[in-house]
Amino acid sequence: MALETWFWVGTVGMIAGTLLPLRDMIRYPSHRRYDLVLAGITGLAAIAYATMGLGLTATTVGEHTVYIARYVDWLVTTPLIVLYLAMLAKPSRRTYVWLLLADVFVIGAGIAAALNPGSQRWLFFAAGAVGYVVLLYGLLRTLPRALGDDPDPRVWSLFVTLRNITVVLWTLYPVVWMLAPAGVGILQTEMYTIVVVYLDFISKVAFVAFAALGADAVDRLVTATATGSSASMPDPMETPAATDAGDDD
Ligand code: RET
Repeated sequence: MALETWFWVGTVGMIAGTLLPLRDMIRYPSHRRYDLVLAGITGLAAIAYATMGLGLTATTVGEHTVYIARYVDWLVTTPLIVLYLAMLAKPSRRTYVWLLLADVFVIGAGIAAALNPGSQRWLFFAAGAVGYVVLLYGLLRTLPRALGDDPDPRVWSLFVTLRNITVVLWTLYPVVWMLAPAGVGILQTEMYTIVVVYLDFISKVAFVAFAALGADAVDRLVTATATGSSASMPDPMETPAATDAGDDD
């Protein structure tokens, strides 16, 4: 299949992924902020994929082709994924800032590495990898702590599901990048493109789909905020046992 066809497969997948948050935006007006972030993750990726499908932004670096649209997509949408995770954990403003900066730094370093044909590209790659370790620390330690000792079980389980999808899939990106033509060149452009379409699809569409399935958790979060109570306060009408009913089977 031609490279462009894979970009169109990506475009269709990302458009499909955007329908869920758009539907929820109408269904749950109180969550609009959350659904807007989700729609941005897949919606902006759909635009980037269509751009690549049209053959735009392809640049030759050394002997290989770099699609700038892919990196612009990552630069905008990976912070949206981090933002969504943070909006579930509600950390301090400072934490929002450093998490988002770490993310932008990782992708920025990746862009510098991709556009650099010389061996100094590995320095940029290494800098990005360090930034990524900082980001992982934020996702694995800082955000769970921000959720507190006694978080609402639904919010906690949604956070952990989405965070784990993110940590596992994102970690594959630097590995695949190293194998790609921009790295050591074991993967050809075609294979690299296919692998990244799959990775992007799961890390975005699966993320958005699981987030949409967790609409009840977001409901608790916005209700708790609106009433000024903590997200960890149990609903007086529900016992904790009733809260968990049906989750385990
Ligand atoms: C680069 C190279 C520099 C080192 C590291 C990288 C990590 C990239 C990641 C990308 C995630 C992209 C996603 C896209 C979704 O559609 C830039 C390859 C660490 C984590 C989630």
